[in-house]
Amino acid sequence: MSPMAMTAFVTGASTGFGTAITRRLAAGGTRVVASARRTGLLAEVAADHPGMVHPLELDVRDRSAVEDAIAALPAAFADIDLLVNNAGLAKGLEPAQDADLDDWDQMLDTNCRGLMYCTRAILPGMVARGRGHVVNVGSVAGTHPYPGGNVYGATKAFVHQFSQNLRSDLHGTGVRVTCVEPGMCGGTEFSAVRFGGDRERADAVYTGMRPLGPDDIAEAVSWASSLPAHVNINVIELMPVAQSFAAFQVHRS
Ligand code: NDP
Ligand code: 8X3
Repeated sequence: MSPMAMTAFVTGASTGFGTAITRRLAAGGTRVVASARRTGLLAEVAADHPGMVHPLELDVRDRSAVEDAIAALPAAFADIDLLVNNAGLAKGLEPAQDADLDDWDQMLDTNCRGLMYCTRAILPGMVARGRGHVVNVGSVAGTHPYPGGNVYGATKAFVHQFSQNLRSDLHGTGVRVTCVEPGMCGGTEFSAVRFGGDRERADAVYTGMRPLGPDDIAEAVSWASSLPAHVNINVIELMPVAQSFAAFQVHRS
């Protein structure tokens, strides 16, 4: 491990995009704090990258836990150059009038508040060192409305705009901000979580089409973060070729 190696902090590293991002960064020589709630899965990732991955049990919704965990990182992992705010979820696809308020709370608390807490805890160190990069994982759902997207899409619109506003606040500090906004991506737990563990319904989302995969997202994060320090990629929106836009709905009586 080089003493000049970069250090990253990845949230939601136990599955999906977060695991792929962690593995890709670690394989490329970046030390990674891999955080999530399921420590067993994090331990498996860490075991595959000896000395490069520090597993960290963390629920991003817990503000004081986020602050305490980041303040207590071991020295080799303490100076974070790259924060990847990836932890997040969609719960439910019901129309707003039928949706479960607990699901809405969980999405807001994770996708918005958790991302805020991690960013706020890690940014001062980046600013003090005059370098750093925050990569936030948004979604096409933050820009393109769809039936049942209600609060999930709204949380990702927050992620998009918060990212752009961060760029304004960080003007002149050398700290970069990128929002990565994927469309349909398989090979993760996203749809199983959305549908309350109904694997059959989750698998049906990707039947007969080729979605993006977690490695495509890891590639985008890796690319944006490996560009020269004077280059800031503001937004990356990516979709599978099999996904595109449809017309407005018109209700006729
Ligand atoms: P996964 O469900 O596979 O991964 C979600 C990750 O978030 C898990 O590692 C989970 O870990 C973690 N997580 C959830 N809640 C918390 C919490 N409270 N505290 C800490 N970690 C938490 O889905 P994806 O990899 O697909 O999703 C990753 C991100 O990408 C999400 O923000 C999602 O909204 C976004 N996205 C996904 C798309 C897709 O089609 N798959 C498309 C566009 C965006 P654990 O449960 O162990 O805590
Ligand atoms: C996940 C992509 O289209 O299922 O953010 O909302 S989508």
